[in-house]
Amino acid sequence: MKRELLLEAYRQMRLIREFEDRIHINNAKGEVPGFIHLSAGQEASAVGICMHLTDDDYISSTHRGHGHSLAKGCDVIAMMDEIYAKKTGLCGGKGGSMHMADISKGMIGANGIVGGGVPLAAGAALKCKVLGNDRVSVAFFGDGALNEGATMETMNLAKVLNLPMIFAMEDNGYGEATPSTWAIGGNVLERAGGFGLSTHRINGHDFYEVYEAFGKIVEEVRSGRGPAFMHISVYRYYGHFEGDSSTYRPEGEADRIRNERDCLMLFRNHPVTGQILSAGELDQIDAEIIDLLDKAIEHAEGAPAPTEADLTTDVYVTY
Ligand SMILES: Cc1ncc(C[n+]2csc(CCOP(=O)(O)OP(=O)(O)O)c2C)c(N)n1
Ligand SMILES: [Mg+2]
Repeated sequence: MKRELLLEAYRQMRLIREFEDRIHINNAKGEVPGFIHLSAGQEASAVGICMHLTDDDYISSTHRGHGHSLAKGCDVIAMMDEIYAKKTGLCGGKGGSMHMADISKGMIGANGIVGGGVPLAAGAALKCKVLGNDRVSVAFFGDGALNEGATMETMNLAKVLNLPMIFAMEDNGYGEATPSTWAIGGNVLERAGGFGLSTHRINGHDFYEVYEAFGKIVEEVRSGRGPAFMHISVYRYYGHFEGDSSTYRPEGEADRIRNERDCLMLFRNHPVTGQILSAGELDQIDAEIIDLLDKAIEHAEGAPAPTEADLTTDVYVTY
């Protein structure tokens, strides 16, 4: 990886972390409307994948979609405005945290329906196939969503139609309060393999591992070799939703994983990073991101709310 790419990877991961941390703090102060799910801890998965995608490739996301949206290039200020339910938000302030979308960036939607984004991504993949281009579609979904019928139906359909699609399952250990080790019957990769997908197990704490593995996978999928499935191990630092007391997690688990496997820490300490980038350069990025988030929060706080007349716009879309 070139220096510029490494700096960009760190910048993206750091941006997502700061974005999530700020929302966590401001939500606790009662300043953030709506229902919030944060993905802090899972950054390397979103960034390691999206760095291989262009605006013409598609992703669908989940209720925990801030990181995916930022990694796919959605505007930071507009996203914060959206979360604050402002007219200047990415979706006019009508979607909020769980319904972030920007078609111009190939981000076809976060989704409050668990598993709902998976068939959506298959539709986008079908478009790529029909048009005969080399674009791909990635469905990000969780360990809980793996057990949804829609997800399994889509795995079958993706194989039957030979879609240019990647199933990126982010196993963060829990679906709400239920451990994924309890809820998933059998072996995940064998299940996906049974549908005929190529299968890959990936340590999602390690940016380099995600980036390298997905680079090979996406090349195969672009060349028409059919759909792929990734089981990506990650961990969410905050609760399932903001306000969750996380009593279902063993005490100290989140702190332990943060200390041992944090993706930003691993990136900074990696021998490759150490050889190519200096700590000072990364500190400089940290400072820039803090400034950017100061601006985003200030903008969101000062932005106007949607008006009554806005209620009747965006109801129907003409395709
Ligand atoms: C179809 C459906 N069933 C149940 C819910 C309630 N629900 C919201 S998030 C969630 C857990 C999802 O777990 P996972 O897919 O692992 O994603 P994570 O929250 O861990 O990112 C559930 C059950 C829902 N939103 N939609
Ligand atoms: Mg989960």
